[in-house]
Amino acid sequence: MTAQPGVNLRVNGDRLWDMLMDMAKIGPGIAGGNNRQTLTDEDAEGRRLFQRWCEDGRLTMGVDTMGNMFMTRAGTDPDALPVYVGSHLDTQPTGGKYDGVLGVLAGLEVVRSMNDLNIKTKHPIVVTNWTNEEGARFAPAMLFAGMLTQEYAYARKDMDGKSFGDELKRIGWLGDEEVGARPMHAYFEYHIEQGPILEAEDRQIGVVTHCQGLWWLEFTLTGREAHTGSTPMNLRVNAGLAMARIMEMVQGVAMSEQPGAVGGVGQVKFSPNSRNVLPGTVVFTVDIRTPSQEKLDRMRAKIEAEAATICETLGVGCSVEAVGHFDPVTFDPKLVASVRKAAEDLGYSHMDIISGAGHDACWAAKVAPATMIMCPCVGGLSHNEAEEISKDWATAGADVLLRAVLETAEIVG
Ligand code: HGY
Ligand code: MN
Ligand code: MN
Repeated sequence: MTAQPGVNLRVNGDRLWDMLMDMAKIGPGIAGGNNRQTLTDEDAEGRRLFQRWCEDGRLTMGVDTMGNMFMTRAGTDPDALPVYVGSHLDTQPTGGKYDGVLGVLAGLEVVRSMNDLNIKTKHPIVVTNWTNEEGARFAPAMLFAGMLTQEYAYARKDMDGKSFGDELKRIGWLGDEEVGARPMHAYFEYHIEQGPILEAEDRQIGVVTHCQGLWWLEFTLTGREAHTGSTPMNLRVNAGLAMARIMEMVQGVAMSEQPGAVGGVGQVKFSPNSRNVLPGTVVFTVDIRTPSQEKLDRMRAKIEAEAATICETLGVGCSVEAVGHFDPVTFDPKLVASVRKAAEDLGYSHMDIISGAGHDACWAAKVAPATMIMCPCVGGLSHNEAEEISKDWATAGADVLLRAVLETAEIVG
């Protein structure tokens, strides 16, 4: 059976859902979600399952020196650049079953549906799993992109002092391809919204036009370790107090830049982290984001200046390193239009949306035309084991992905 564009172009939603549930069994969390952090044994197991499914679908694998996986379905024109479609299989420590995973497995489902429908395309299709999208274990997030030196990336350490490079070798996923050596015709990423808008507006599809920019500012505050009982208040050099005041200040800066700005802290490390010792060192990362370049730069400047003043007042040492950044992203208008048209042709409700979370597509957009598709998630919840979507939502977005990818890859015959 050959496909007639627009007639029977839909994925097999049951097969996609079964793949999601099978992948979710690898690196289970403790509350129904997943803990499949990058470069762990669980990540390696998930990669092997993905590889097996792809090879069953007659895809050929390439892996680069950051462990990024590229699963290729040949096109009819060997000189045509591939259309890439993917996301990430790594999860947060208390992550959900769908963040990233949906985009990788829906990309595979697109290819499996093309196989079922005996569709040929001019451009090859490459389904991709990007390493370390989350940045939970090794900062920064989305380390795959080749935007940093490999030496820097390999030297990044997790909280237990293990390095990215050693862990990549240990799990057996150090490839031989050069990072960033694959030119792309286009890049699509399908992802859960991770926010409340689509569900609240009762829309099945998010047509993602932009992604907000972000800074991750890692502060290292230096106080003086001292007894929490016998040290008088006026003799304390309290790095913990300085951190608390900085966190409060970050909240104020983000609120002063409404609408459309966020700021907060997700990770803190006290040393020696003993309940009756004032911390000698406090390390924490401030995460600020907004779609406005002007606001993003202003927020960073304000936070760094006010943090220095807070620390000076308390006699606490203060250093800051930007460990993650990308400017606000505008996705490719032509690809955005193909997503919107696919949703319309399929009769799915849709709306334009700006991505609140960062994605691999934000880096791909620097080197190729890129865009995203989103589906709702229950209560807008993500980066939480209770993250949930419906099979219908998952399938609708994958149908849109199939049509947008085929329009871009050009059906032949
Ligand atoms: O931080 C992010 O937005 C992404 O989930 N890594
Ligand atoms: Mn993600
Ligand atoms: Mn995430």
